[in-house]
Amino acid sequence: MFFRLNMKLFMFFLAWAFALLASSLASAATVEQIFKVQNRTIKRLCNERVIVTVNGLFPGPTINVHEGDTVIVHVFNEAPYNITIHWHGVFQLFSGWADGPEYVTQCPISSGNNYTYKFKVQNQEGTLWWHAHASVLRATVHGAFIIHPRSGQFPFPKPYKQIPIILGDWYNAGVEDMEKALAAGGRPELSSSFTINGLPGDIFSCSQKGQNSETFKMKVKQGKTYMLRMVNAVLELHLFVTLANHNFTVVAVDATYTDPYVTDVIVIAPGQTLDALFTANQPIGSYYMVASPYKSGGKMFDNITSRGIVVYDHQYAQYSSSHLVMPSLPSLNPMMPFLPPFNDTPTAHKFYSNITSLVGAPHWVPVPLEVDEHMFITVGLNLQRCDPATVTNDTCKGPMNHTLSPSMNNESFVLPKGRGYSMLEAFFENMSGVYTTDFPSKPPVMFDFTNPDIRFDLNLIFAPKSTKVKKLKFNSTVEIVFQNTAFIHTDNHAMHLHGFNFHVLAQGFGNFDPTSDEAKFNLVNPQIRNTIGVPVGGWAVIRFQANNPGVWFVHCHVEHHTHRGFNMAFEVENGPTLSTSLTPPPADLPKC
Ligand SMILES: *[C@@H]1O[C@H](CO)[C@@H](O)[C@H](O)[C@H]1NC(C)=O
Ligand SMILES: *[C@@H]1O[C@H](CO)[C@@H](O)[C@H](O)[C@H]1NC(C)=O
Ligand SMILES: *[C@@H]1O[C@H](CO)[C@@H](O)[C@H](O)[C@H]1NC(C)=O
Ligand SMILES: *[C@@H]1O[C@H](CO)[C@@H](O)[C@H](O)[C@H]1NC(C)=O
Ligand SMILES: *[C@@H]1O[C@H](CO)[C@@H](O)[C@H](O)[C@H]1NC(C)=O
Ligand SMILES: *[C@@H]1O[C@H](CO)[C@@H](O)[C@H](O)[C@H]1NC(C)=O
Ligand SMILES: *[C@@H]1O[C@H](CO)[C@@H](O)[C@H](O)[C@H]1NC(C)=O
Ligand SMILES: *[C@@H]1O[C@H](CO)[C@@H](O)[C@H](O)[C@H]1NC(C)=O
Ligand SMILES: *[C@@H]1O[C@H](CO)[C@@H](O)[C@H](O)[C@H]1NC(C)=O
Ligand SMILES: *[C@@H]1O[C@H](CO)[C@@H](O)[C@H](O)[C@H]1NC(C)=O
Ligand SMILES: *[C@@H]1O[C@H](CO)[C@@H](O)[C@H](O)[C@H]1NC(C)=O
Ligand SMILES: [Cu+2]
Repeated sequence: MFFRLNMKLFMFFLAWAFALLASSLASAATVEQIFKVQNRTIKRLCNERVIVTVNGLFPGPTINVHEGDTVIVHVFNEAPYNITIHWHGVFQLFSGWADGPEYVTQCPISSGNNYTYKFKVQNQEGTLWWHAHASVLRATVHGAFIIHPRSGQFPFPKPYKQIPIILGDWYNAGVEDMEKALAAGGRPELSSSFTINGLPGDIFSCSQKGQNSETFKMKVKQGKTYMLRMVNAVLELHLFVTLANHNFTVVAVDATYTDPYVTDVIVIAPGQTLDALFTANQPIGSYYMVASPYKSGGKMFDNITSRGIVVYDHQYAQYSSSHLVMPSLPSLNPMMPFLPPFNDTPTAHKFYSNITSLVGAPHWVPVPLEVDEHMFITVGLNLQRCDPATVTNDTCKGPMNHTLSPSMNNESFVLPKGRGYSMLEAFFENMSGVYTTDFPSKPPVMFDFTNPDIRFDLNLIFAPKSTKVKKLKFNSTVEIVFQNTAFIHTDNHAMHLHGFNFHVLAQGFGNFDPTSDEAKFNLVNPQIRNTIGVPVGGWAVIRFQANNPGVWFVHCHVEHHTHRGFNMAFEVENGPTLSTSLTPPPADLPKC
């Protein structure tokens, strides 16, 4: 008895001493910022436009934190629209109130009001991002969210410099026009250009060579290695990224370390992030970095490219030579890289499927081997029926004179707008009438999912509207087969899970076949992500542990798809203790 007490006391002091030591080594800080959401007039491609920005910046400010830090962001909405901010990829452990999707975890911050997002960044490091999660405002309201390692060490030699590369797009049509287009059952205007850190590049008539003010430029020193912290903030498209005469080494995706992967082309889905190294090992000169679209299905797409320039600083030439020709102004004749064709699915698939996670890297987690919930979810485009008498209705101008209405397991999700509370409030208060918990774990009917003959099968194509979630026990392990369907047209859908990372066990084309495809599961070093591009006309299998109570949105990150119902949500129950339960809502949580 006496011994046990002493032992306990001893353990207590040991724990206390360790805590003291740890805090003196690297004390977790509080990073506090102010986000003023406001109108700002910006000119690109000869068009002056009022856009919504954070602190007047496009793209918005980069947030830099260290793993373990507490983040406090005071958001003041000075714009004329409802807004929320989502911290894309941040786990929000027990802090679901700060996740951000409108009507899911909070009611929006209406014009003139404010809300403070407060959360701790734990068990993850790398490049993530933040963006508006209300209407289409994320088009201009987004920025990088960088979690630096607390130890200061990467699992690779420290690069000379780290540069955020935010890939976005510029719409000559305004945000309001985009909303109207979406409300009318279509998709937003095609974007007028992609942008690299807000700049379209020099291929447009309004931003030609010479007037380089609209071109992103990066000065490098020969021999040095740079880390690009890349974010695909584009609304609709996957991108190929290439750099003339240079290879990239991918070292992380979605803020999880990967085995170093050498490639001459990066492929990045909407919503995804990626860290890539490149070494300035080429002759002094300048080289284009190009973002071009990857579009696997459908007809209309933004057939444009955007480019920035990597310029070698000739003052730092390392390789002298007697016949060295002094380079003329290097930016005058940059070299152009190759561009994969827009529909180059083999290149995209090779990249997306070859990446593996770096076993044992900081915050790496092994694949959970016991599965509690098996789900099979069809994902794709569907229709909402319009009465022939109302084809003049603006919303009936989608395919076949109906309304585009994508679905998951034939349920097309409707945000519970107008029901008075967000889903997370309903969860916390145990309140009915906001959503139901009957999201199906398998498709209601079986059919030949990827057979092109079903494209306009009117017996199958109409998906009902609902607000359904799947309820999960705390800490249960969930496996999902995402199966694309061929309705309307096949596409690569970028499925994003809030609140968790997941392991990607396998991906393939056609219909998932449990017998042969389960044999292909990588249970050793699969990539770990928060957003997966499900191969066009194919499937992907993911697994995650539901260790975070709350309501977690799952959706396609293609903007007009999520806007029209390409969503579902998980309701994860509280754990057995107070410390494994969702905290009460903050006092300033916006009301509907
Ligand atoms: C912001 O811009 C929109 C669109 O141009 C305009 O309707 C609105 O009046 C502006 N609001 C403020 C506060 O400047
Ligand atoms: C934030 O909004 C609250 C009302 O929700 C208001 O009382 C407060 O003054 C606002 N804070 C600032 C600094 O504007
Ligand atoms: C890029 O990598 C490939 C394959 O590893 C290699 O063949 C090629 O020479 C590399 N190119 C450059 C410019 O380093
Ligand atoms: C895309 O644009 C390029 C150059 O403007 C053109 O050559 C190509 O045919 C276009 N592709 C499609 C599919 O529209
Ligand atoms: C890489 O991709 C190619 C083409 O898709 C595939 O044949 C190969 O098996 C992949 N390798 C790995 C290690 O995933
Ligand atoms: C147009 O259709 C939508 C959905 O199908 C419906 O909610 C709306 O009431 C219709 N509007 C008119 C004017 O018929
Ligand atoms: C759609 O409606 C228009 C008339 O508004 C008609 O001309 C057209 O044939 C219809 N298309 C389909 C596929 O039903
Ligand atoms: C939640 O509400 C349901 C029915 O409204 C009730 O059966 C259940 O006991 C409630 N749970 C809690 C934890 O209050
Ligand atoms: C979806 O549900 C609707 C309405 O119940 C039904 O007509 C349709 O056949 C279903 N489609 C699929 C693919 O399950
Ligand atoms: C969740 O389950 C794992 C085993 O699958 C276990 O190691 C972990 O401690 C559990 N977490 C909590 C908070 O219960
Ligand atoms: C803004 O949010 C409020 C709820 O806070 C909602 O009633 C209103 O309809 C929203 N406005 C728009 C334009 O969505
Ligand atoms: Cu999609």
